[in-house]
Amino acid sequence: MAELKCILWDVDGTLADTERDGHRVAFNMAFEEAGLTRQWDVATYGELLEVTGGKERIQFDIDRGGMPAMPFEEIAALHARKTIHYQNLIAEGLIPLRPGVRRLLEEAYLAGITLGVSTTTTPAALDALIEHSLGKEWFDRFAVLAAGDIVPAKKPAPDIYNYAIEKLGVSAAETIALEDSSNGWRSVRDANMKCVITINDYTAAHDFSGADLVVSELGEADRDAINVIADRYDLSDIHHIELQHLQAIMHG
Ligand code: XBP
Ligand code: MG
Repeated sequence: MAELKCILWDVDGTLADTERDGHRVAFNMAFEEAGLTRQWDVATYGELLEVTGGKERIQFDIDRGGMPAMPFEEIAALHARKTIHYQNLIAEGLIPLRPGVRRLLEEAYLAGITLGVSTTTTPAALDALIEHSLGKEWFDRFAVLAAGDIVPAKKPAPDIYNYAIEKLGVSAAETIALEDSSNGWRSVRDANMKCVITINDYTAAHDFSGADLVVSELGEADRDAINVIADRYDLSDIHHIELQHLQAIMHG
């Protein structure tokens, strides 16, 4: 029976609902600034979320005829501008953490659990969210920030999770990951870690078959009880997720 030693956090959709009002808006600002007529509406962006990574997402939209072809250098430059717009949006403080995120992070930190981030997003975008939504002290409290192009294959490949535990010197068996999407879940599954999913509007219909726990959110004591969508450990009557629930999942 493994003890819980490490919690790895996905970022977009898990720490905060950054996609619709953050990343999507920033892409559109960069497109307009570059003189492109393409704008990704909310529904279109939902389709494009199947592709992880901003540069990869632009390339995918080009390949399916949504945008004019351009060399990779131009995609990278467009994406760099998008990242700046995203940083500015996040700096406005308009995107809060999801319910229960700060509470569970603090509980786990105080309990001495190793904390890390495993995300597809660009390091500069992650840094902005930590600075403006979480607080600068979390730059030190996270023992690893695994992000973006640091691994060649993004989610759903398991590489970013494997990278994080290798850096931390912990095993997959003593690690639990928090995710929000099917691409994230597949990445965790193939890294052989336990996984809790907090769904959101973009991911509610995703396939999370095999995940340890699928819930509406982490929840808070003073909010309505969370909705438990799938649960392998008979935790169905939980009101909100605490560290003890993650430990119970670990013990199987
Ligand atoms: C979600 C993603 C990212 C962001 C945009 O990452 O798919 O591609 O939408 O990121 P995760 P960049 O859920 O793993 O945090 O534009 O910075 O690449
Ligand atoms: Mg995510």
